[in-house]
Amino acid sequence: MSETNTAAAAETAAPHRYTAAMAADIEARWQDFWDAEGTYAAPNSAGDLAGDPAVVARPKKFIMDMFPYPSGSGLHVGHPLGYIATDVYARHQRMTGHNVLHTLGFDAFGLPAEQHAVATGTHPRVSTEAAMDNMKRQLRRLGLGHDKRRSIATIDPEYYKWTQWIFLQIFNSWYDADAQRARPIAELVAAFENGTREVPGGRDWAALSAAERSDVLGEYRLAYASDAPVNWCPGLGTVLANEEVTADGRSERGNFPVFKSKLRQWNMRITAYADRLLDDLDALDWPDAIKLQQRNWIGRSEGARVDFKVGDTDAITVFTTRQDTLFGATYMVLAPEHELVDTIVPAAWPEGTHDVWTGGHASPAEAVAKYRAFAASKSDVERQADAKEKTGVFTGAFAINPVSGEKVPVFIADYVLMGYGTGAIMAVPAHDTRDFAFARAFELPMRCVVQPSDDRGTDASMWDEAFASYEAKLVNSANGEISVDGLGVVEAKAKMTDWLTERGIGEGTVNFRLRDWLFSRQRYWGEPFPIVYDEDGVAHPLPESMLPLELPEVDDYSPRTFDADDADTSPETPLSRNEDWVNVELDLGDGVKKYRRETNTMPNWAGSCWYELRYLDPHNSEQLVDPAIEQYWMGPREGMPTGGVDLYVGGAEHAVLHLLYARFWSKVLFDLGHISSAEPFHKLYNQGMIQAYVYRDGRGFPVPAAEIEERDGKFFFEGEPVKRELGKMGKSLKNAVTPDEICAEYGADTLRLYEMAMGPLDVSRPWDTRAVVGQYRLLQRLWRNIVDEATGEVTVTDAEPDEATLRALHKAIDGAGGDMAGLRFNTAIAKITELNNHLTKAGGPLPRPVAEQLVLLIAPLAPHIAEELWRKLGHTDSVVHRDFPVADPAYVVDEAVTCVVQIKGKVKARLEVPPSISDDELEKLALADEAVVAALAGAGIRKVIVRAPKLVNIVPA
Ligand code: ANZ
Repeated sequence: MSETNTAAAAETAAPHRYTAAMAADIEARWQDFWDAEGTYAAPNSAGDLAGDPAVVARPKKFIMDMFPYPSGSGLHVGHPLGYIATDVYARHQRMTGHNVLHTLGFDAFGLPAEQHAVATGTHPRVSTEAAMDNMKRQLRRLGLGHDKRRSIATIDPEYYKWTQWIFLQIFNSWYDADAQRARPIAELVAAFENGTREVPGGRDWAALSAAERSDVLGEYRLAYASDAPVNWCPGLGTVLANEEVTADGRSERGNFPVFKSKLRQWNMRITAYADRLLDDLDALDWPDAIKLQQRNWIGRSEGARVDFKVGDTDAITVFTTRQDTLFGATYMVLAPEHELVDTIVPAAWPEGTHDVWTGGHASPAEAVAKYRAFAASKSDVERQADAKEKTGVFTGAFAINPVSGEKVPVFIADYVLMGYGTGAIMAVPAHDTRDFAFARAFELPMRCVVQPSDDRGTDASMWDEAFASYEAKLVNSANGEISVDGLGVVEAKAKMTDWLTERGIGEGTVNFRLRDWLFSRQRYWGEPFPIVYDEDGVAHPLPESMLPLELPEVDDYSPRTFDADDADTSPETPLSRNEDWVNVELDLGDGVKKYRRETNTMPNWAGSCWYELRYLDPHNSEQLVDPAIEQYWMGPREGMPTGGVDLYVGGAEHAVLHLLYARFWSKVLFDLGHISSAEPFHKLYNQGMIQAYVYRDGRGFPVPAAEIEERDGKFFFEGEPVKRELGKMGKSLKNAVTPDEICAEYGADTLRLYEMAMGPLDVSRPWDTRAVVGQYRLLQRLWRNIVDEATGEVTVTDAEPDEATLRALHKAIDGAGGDMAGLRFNTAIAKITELNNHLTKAGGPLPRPVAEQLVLLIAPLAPHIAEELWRKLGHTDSVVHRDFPVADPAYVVDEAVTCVVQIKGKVKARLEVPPSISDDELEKLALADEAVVAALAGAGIRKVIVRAPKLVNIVPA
């Protein structure tokens, strides 16, 4: 008999067995029911909140996933891992008395849809919406309990209206460093007008032209346009954020060369928030690794700026974190691009210049020009790499070390970067590894100013490497005015900073690695900027009443791309070709005038910087979010002083950018009084990845994983042996498994259980389709424990459960409940499985309360089958809002064991004790036992031998 025949036979024998077909039927019915009933709708408005005190009285839980990009290829089984996890968690939280908000939107602007549009001519909206519909269908099939009324897509004009509105808020504010917060730009203008704040350069505000005022304010605005060096990628036709450029200076997407080029671009002054972005990390419940990555990205360094005089008028300002070692600075280095280089270079090499310093060039100007060209060909990362060989060239100029008074030569070298600190350093070769290597190569003097802790002596020229310890004391560091000799590094730094500050030649400073965020993209499929330029080129914000500014229809979606290697090109945006849209006549309050629209669009990150807020109040046409609603779901409360979403789950690949940008926008909105939460996401959790086996043929090409045959541990495709490795899941590796396939074969509840049972949520795990059936069998046994497979009737009895069953039940409730609250779904499933196995083994009909608790217990994990069984058990409501079972502690403690207490080998008492009791506890119990006390009759004790939990033997004195 063939396999299908066996299955068919079994089905005739057991027409009410839980099968894939039955699962499909049950699941579709309950999904329709939930939609029709609005089962997952959380109170939606202030009115709702006020109107239902029972709901408001419950603690709230806002549970979120990182929302997906609607990819044209749909979901594979790896994508919903996090969505299922938050769904199980949200369901458990609902059943344990919380008012839960859980929904999912789409991050739908982005390059793939635009590239698809370029290739096919289909409008990106059309392909994006089709992809969203497909993904919504796939997600619905999984039975996720989302409040669908709250779903948003970043491409909806009603959504991006508010993205544009936030841009205007940021544009219209400045950072008041004294108050440590953003304030409306109008307050700055007022201060300039009434003279309470000096206009930079001491100018008269009233006398400035509109364009001049706009320039002044541009120096303060939190969103500003500047001619900044940007990463221009001719091959893509767009500029890229630093984060979008790979370590070897190519575009993350497409792998094209990227060049530094100056362009007028919008930026976000995220650097103003560097300190707060760092400090507030402490209040967040995030994985340490992610916090560390954010800290490193922000890169706070405490140090000093020190001026070194060059000639009579110029000075080179350096940033150093080791101002204590100033006496040891024997040369200086400028970044090749540093603007002082041109000023200080003399016409000819000074008398007696070392040959190794000149690089063989006839003049300093020639040497500098040649070296600059060489350095420009390398990326920052290459330049920072700790290459053994240090390159550079002497500028011909000398500076004066302000403490030693020595003339020190000034070099340019590519190990000093223009974008960090001041782009100039004082080099202390004895105590800095890179300076040491450079000094060796260029035969520069070294002076030891920190006493080595080993026996190498203080003649640095004899050393093999720099002595870089922070622990030792300063030496050789005194002149007539200051001495730091004998001080430790920390004290010496402080003393040196004070001395420099008093003399006006330096000051303590904090430097950050963080740079402002480049916010313009030369793309079509993004949010248009709500900005127009007047005929003088002055930028004006559109009034709120003109929002949303919708994307125009265009014929050509592509930015103009160029020869990927041609650095002498500049971007031409798709919107700029649309003259009708670009050139407008508007009345911005001073009569109708001609304007040109900004033709860049916002970067892909914009829409995801604030979407959590819109989930709260998605249809509010008057406000971004009603403050009362925001306060209720996200406001600060005990244990979360900065407020935020209660749980945010997503991949660790978003450790820095998305999370940092979203934190920044929250802080601006918070400062301006629009929201009460200074942080968007209170608790962050990174789920692992679902990996998959990739099979490669002899040439190394992936072959379809679904068609692999396994024989004796070897793998074959069309008869040919292939190699197996573990990799990502995806179309290109021909190993994608879709949730649709698994749902069709087993049902959504089985898929949910399998994904949750695969291992701890934060660990990556390989997908194994053959193992899915294990969870299917669990559900079949569960069904069979409650429903007669032949008749479809419920089989429960009114008999009392026995002691062993009660113990198994309450242990499972206790364990699985705690596991679900702690996101340990794999162990929760193990405990439920154990209970179910116990019940199967015990045989006979289940007592009704046991059946009911079992159903409620599994409801967060397998909601469809739970609803169906609940209904069969005679209930008319949904399990979703039922209370999760509560364990009876009496049945949770382990069963007692009997401990025998002997005195001189004779049994005097028997104690019932928990099996996990410790020796100490057991000894105390035994000695306190009445019978034992009586038997000892006051005699002293010589020795007690304890063998927990079964034996105590007392030897009296
Ligand atoms: C003198 C010195 C002596 C330094 C010493 C270090 C050790 P972090 O901690 O990463 O902030 N530096 C400053 N600006 C630089 C630039 N634009 N490119 C390359 N290097 C730069 O690093 C600060 C240190 O890095 C500074 O302190 C400076 O070298 C160098 F024993 O100054 B130090």
